[in-house]
Amino acid sequence: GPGLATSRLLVNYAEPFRSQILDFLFTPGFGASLHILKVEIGGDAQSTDGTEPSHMHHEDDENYFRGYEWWLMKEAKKRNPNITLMSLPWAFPGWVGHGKNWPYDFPDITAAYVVNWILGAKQYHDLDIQYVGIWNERSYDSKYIKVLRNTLDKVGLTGVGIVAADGDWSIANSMLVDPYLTECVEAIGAHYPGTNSPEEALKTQKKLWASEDYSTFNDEVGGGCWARILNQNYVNGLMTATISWNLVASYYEDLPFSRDGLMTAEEPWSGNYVVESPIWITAHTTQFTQPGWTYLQTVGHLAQGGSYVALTDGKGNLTVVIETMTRDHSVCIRPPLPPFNVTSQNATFQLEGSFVSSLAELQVWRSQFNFKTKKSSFFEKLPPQKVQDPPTNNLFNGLFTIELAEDEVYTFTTITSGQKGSYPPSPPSARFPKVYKDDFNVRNPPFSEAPNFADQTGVFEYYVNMSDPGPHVFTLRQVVTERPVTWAADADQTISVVGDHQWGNLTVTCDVFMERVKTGGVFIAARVDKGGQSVRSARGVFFWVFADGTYKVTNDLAGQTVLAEGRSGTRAYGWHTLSLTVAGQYASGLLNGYPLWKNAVVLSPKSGWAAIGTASFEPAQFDNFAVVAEY
Ligand code: 147
Ligand code: CA
Repeated sequence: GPGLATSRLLVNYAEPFRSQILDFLFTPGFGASLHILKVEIGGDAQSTDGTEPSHMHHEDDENYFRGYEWWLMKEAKKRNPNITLMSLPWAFPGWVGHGKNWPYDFPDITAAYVVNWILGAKQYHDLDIQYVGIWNERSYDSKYIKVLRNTLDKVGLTGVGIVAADGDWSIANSMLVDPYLTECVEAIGAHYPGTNSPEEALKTQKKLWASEDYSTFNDEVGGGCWARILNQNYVNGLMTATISWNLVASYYEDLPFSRDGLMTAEEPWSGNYVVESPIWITAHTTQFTQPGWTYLQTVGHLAQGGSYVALTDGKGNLTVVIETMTRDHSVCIRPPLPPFNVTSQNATFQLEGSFVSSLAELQVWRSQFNFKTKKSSFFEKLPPQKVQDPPTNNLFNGLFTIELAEDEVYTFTTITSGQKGSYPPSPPSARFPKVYKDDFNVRNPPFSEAPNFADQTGVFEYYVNMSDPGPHVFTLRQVVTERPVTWAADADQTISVVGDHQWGNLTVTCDVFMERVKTGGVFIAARVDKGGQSVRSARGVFFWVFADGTYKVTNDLAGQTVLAEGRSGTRAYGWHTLSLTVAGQYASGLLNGYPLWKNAVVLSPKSGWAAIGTASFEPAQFDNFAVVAEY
């Protein structure tokens, strides 16, 4: 499953919980035992639930220690050295587009930028990236794909496969009329294909993948969606990989697409996490197959609905996965799911060829969804299934019949290493602490980002001020100075949110330092109601000061609704302390401890996150952030 700021809060879990979560995702024979990890190549821009930092904020900048994707890939590799690593950009730093919101005018620059990331992965983290994509769910450009292939080959990365084009299937048409393009593409990756692939895609004879799918709330219907598409993406569409957006729901619940991950880990402050049904549904396939296994031709739909697939390693191992998910219990976020019927049935399987003589029994794993009693059981080991029916003088005839109810998933397999991993229950869920402080005084931060700050436009990094006389050597700095080649509608201001979306009455305090003379501007905020792709229209209470000696209080991030304004005497290259108090319908602000404005009337929003940010894509620093919230 991809990153895209969706693992933001995971890194801040204390041990042993963080390792436990990683085990449920990656450790073979424990939980989801994932075969593939796909990560975002951070582009300094909004990619759904936040921004991820680029390895090249500027043309002459290279740094392969930003963000958490390197860490995540290493943790995955540690647990499963065979995991396949994939990468894809959602957005690019502004310089890649040379001032245009478009990455293809200078294909050599874009390709070099992407290839640098792959080289950096190897050089600094010993990570071999096996696949790279083009531009998530945006236009592809045949010329660029060829340049990318060429750039990879030139530096010896001939083994890195290109996945294209992470959107609809239309690239198949281009490939059918362009043999060189076909040569450059290793797999066609389609998003949310609804288990189907078109004729043209099959004609290319390339690997077909659902390179992004799922994105469904991870309750049991989500688990049902996942069970159905994991099987039927192959049965109907001959797709041999299905990648979940997202890996683990580790972002604030009030951001877009909350809990659309295989499990939930969105409370590093409490340690609480929840292993949801998609983890165990994944295990039905992943614990009993490996990349390199092939599907047998005997796959299909069952007479009374549901589907089955059979896979082999070609060395005598066999895994059969059966699902009988009913329509209403397996709806995914998209595309719309047409009606179909599934009813209970007996299904008889006849093993053939070498499997008949060599197999006496198969291991059996079962999940039963129960939407009435809510007493579902997931990934339960049953007694082995004899593959002779009826028994005939100890001669195995490869025949077995099973009773299938609605909403079940079965695995029949020769693999004996299956295991339902477990840890003691995680700590109880809790709200974000009401009193929260960060002085950013970390000499060697394990991550470039400060805990719990979730950047929604721009990138905020730990920073060391060598020349500071003392109190502000270690700060947090916004570093994106040019609008990126965006994927979403990033705001025109930068903003990082933190805390509890239910905070209504609170005081936010922060030291701020502008680095743009005359034009600079920074803010602190409370009750920020929106992030992610909707960040442009975020409302809240925003207290701004500017380097031209003025201040403003606005009801929105865009700064359109002004609640108060006047002179502040603030300037660049000096520290100022801002304090914002919101209580009921009133807000007030202090500058350096003295009242600057008061009784601004705030009718809505009633609650939201705290935040810091800048008035434009400009460098600025923040220090000694503190929140005291009443509720
Ligand atoms: C996908 C994106 O690639 C992901 O980053 C994430 O935003 C995900 C959330 O579901 O969705 O983008 C899509 C957005 C809308 C559609 C398809 C994909 N759509 O409406 O068909
Ligand atoms: Ca500090």
